[in-house]
Amino acid sequence: MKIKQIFAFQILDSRGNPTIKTIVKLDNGVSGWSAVPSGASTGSSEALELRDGGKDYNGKAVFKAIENVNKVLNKELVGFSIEDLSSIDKKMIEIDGTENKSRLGANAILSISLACVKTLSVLEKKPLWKILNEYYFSDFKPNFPQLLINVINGGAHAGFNFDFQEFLIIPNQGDLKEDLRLAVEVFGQIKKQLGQQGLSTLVGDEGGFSPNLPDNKSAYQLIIDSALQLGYQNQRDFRLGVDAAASEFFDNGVYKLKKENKVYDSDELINYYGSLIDEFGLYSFEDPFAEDDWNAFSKFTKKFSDRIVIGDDLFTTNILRIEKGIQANSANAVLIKPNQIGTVYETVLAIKKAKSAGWKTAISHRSGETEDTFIADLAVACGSEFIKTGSVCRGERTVKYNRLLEIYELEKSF
Ligand code: 2PG
Ligand code: MG
Repeated sequence: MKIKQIFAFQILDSRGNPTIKTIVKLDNGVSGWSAVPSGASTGSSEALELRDGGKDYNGKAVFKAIENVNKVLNKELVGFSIEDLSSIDKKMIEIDGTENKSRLGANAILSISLACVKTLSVLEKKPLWKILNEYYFSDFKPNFPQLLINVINGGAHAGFNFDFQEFLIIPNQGDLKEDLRLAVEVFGQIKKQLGQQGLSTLVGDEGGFSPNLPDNKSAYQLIIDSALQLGYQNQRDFRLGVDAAASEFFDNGVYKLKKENKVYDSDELINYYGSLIDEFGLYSFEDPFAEDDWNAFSKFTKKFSDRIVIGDDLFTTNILRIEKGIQANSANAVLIKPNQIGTVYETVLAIKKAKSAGWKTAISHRSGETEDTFIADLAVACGSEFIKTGSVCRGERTVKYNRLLEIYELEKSF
């Protein structure tokens, strides 16, 4: 079935910043939509998110990108067959013609790319995860991912109240519904604890608490204590992880941990992470070093090869950077964010590249999110080991968990 029209307009993301919603309409009247997320701690190799600048909407309007959808790309793509998803994406890459999608904007291009897959799912009356699996991941078994749940927010998502951006709980119940239950209960208990201690229970951009605690380690202690009060034991019922987003506290060749009042070089930071493993059994480490500190990544991955080392800003869902990482043994997992690269087609290539090296993948939201649940279906479709979609509160986060629950209830197992 052929594309009849592509229509984009401006909406708001979860931080109240403008973003794009795009509707793809087919000749037979079937349509699908997408909404594009946006990061705060972005990697410098990410595809370009086109914003208008100037005064309106604090410089964040996306009307230029919308015009690129409605005028440039609409004209080029009308008449394309929706069944040919990758050709549509390749055509947009070709029309843009730049390395980082800076001509038309990765936000413009991704909005169409996502909306096309969703439109095909409506057309074929199949769940989105199934369309993605059949079209792109036919060699992979769909599965439910393990949850990386950001219960304490720091870094750029919470006014740098903590040096680390995300303190993650990774439930280990072997079942999506039970994993989510554990997280919800622990989250509620943390809230109770904070209230009793007279600490803030307000939440950050991704729905985690951001209380005023003395140091980064206290955040882990808070999670462990709260869980234990419910009978849940660290390293048995759940594990802990971090997204350090270390580029954010890397300055002039050193890592400045303000909360600890410490300045570390890469080796000292490796030792500090070692102490988190010793004290809390920390299991997953995302961006433990700055995005170009390849050497530290390799050293760390070699030293702690039984941990999950995830590259986010390091790889930016870009197969060239992932390839470099595979050669240098810089990590053993990749964070996958479709808007870092700008098309579903290239996102799929990044996932396959990671998997071909035996690496794990974590499909991820952005800190600025929308009600679009594409990533939940993507995680299931490729059998991703992990999904990271924030805390268990705030609608733009829970909508992804709720989509996973819907797939779970409808499918039961794969
Ligand atoms: C990250 C993401 C999502 P942002 O660093 O992993 O949690 O944050 O979208 O701000 O880059
Ligand atoms: Mg990250």
